[in-house]
Amino acid sequence: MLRTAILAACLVLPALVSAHQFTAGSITIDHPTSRPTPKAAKTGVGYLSIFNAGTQADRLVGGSAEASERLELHVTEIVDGVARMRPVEGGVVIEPGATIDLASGGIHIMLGGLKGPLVAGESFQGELVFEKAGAISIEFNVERPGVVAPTTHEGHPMGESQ
Ligand SMILES: [Cu+2]
Repeated sequence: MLRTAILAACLVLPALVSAHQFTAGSITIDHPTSRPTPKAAKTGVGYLSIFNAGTQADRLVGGSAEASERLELHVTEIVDGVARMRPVEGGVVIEPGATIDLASGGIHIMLGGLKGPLVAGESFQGELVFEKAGAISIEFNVERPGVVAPTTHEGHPMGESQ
């Protein structure tokens, strides 16, 4: 029942917005974004959500991005009142029917060894690798914090685009 509801919601989304989604097998990656960086910055971030429409769990194990030398999976933890990041051990499991948000403050993507500054409005190619779904090509949009994506904009009138 729950999974049906999630699936239905997911099928409706692409009709409402210009889809920024990437699907392979049971895995759909929604709205990969990154943040603008200062000129000398060596690291960037990646935020996105992953939906597993299958009947088996899958696992995000890594990936790459054309803007950086490395793509790492990090988790932010509060240790003695201080936020620290560490690499995620063993990848990120996505249970059947589940959606996982890689976002600020939790599990997120870290781009290590940036090849140049990331500029708002630009985009770059990347790839996420899953145990079962394999490699999925994606595109990160570089957006300033606070930009509300159409897919998550609550109260957006459904008939607005017509
Ligand atoms: Cu990090």
